[in-house]
Amino acid sequence: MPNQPRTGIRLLIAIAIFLTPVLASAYLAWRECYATEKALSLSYAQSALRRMEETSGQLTAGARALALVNLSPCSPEDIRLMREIDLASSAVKAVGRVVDDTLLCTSQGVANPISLGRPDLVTRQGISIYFNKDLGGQPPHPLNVLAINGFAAIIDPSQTLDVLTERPKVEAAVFVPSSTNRLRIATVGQYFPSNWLRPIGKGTHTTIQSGGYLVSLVRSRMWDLAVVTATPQSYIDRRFNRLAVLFLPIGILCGALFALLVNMLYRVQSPFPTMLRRAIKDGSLYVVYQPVVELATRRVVGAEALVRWRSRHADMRPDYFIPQAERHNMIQLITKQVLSIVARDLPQFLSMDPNFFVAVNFSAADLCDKRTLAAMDEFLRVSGARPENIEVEATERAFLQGPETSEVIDALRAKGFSVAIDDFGTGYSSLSCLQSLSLDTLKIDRSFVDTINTDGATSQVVLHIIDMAHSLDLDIVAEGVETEPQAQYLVKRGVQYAQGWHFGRPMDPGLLCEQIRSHASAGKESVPAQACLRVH
Ligand code: G
Ligand code: G
Ligand code: MN
Repeated sequence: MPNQPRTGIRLLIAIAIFLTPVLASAYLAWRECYATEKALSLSYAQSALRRMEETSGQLTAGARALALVNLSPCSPEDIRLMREIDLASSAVKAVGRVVDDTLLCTSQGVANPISLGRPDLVTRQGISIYFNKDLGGQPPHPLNVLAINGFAAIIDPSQTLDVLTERPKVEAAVFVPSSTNRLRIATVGQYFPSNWLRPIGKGTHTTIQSGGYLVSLVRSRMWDLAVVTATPQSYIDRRFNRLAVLFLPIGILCGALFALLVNMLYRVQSPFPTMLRRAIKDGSLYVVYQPVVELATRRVVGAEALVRWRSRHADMRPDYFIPQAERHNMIQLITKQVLSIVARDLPQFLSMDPNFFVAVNFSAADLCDKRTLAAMDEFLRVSGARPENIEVEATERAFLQGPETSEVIDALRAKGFSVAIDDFGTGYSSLSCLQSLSLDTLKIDRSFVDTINTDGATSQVVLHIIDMAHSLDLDIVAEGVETEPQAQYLVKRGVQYAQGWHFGRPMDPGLLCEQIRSHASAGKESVPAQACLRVH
């Protein structure tokens, strides 16, 4: 079964075509989410850094302002000035005086001096940093003290990174890049591997993926500060899931439409052999019958089987598909199909008229192939017909193929089938060639019948053809008879049979059966009681 793998491959292709937009939309959605989270992660790091830079700026500006006036530390004037500095410094909790690692007073007033111990870190700019100091606030809260030239800024590490409070799972740290162990000024989050604190260039930023996190680093250009934020993968996933609800149905819709479109294109544009095989398989080929009448009595004595191809929109012309099938060496498939349809239709014609015949068009390929003989035996077996009930029609061209053709034609005639030359006069054989052919019937092409009773230059040719056929003792069928004068002319010249619109157009088998029946009942024959079957 050559169709099986083809169907499998088509299914695979259809699935691939369907999945492509679905996966592409999923991929685009995921990239969109990744880019958004990356931008967010970086912007959080940048705003935290900006806040730290502000604090450092305010610290050094405050220290400079105090140094200029040279007041005695913790004097009322000194404290008043510090309060002004404090009010102007948005990022600090308070400012104060630190001498010899001891906080002497703050902008909020003089209290007991608080020993800060050794600074945890001294930055490149000379800022001493004391981490997590309890400065007696209520409730107790660890604060960081940044001091330079006796002036200190007190900051709340938990507020340094409060830009992140709306994203609770994001981890972050502010750290001092120059310090040997990259000391953190503030940290948010439990999981915080030290390899996130990477050295990067001053004033630069970067984002990396590490341990299921999207890690963004920014380092200050001016200050010895850097901020790292780490967004867990789950944030990207959550965003993706939200977006997928929107993206995926569109992707699935596009995929389905796309697959449908490609399938339609494939059906419209698939190669001829594929189309023909499919047409045979799904029963798109059918047969109509054009009556052949006996001119003297106008009785329907036979019919020519003409194949038709019912396509989705309109019938396809045999003038197109017969030559195509011949070119693709597939015409024998059509003949086989026509024979099997005729074998199905013929019994009911024969039940009305046992001497009825059906003419079937054979092509050159059929007549070169000895298997045609076996096919005809099979035809007789299936249909229960006699060889006289079938006429084999072939064009001049098919007759002149070579010795194999003659062998098959002779064998067919020996079996009792009659053989007709079709479209006679349109081919390249001369009239004299006719006598060398093994034949029973000659079908005069309708182009000659058209010239009957006209003054056309070829109007005499039909007479020569008729004379020639008579002298060779051939039966004659005139094709394309459209008018009564043509019929009269032909009957006068001794033409026995005719076919054409004047007697009947190609028709369904049911209708043909009715015609045979009505002719039979008009004669003496006993007509079976059963009605004709409507096949189509
Ligand atoms: O009636 P219609 O227009 O279909 O005929 C067009 C042409 O197709 C004719 O030349 C006729 O001989 C050819 N044709 C019709 N049916 C068959 C067939 O079953 N086999 C072959 N080989 N030719 C056919
Ligand atoms: O097999 P053949 O080439 O003879 O095919 C007959 C063709 O002629 C078919 O296409 C059929 O529909 C067409 N035909 C049959 N009778 C007439 C007729 O009276 N006039 C015209 N113009 N065409 C006809
Ligand atoms: Mn024909």
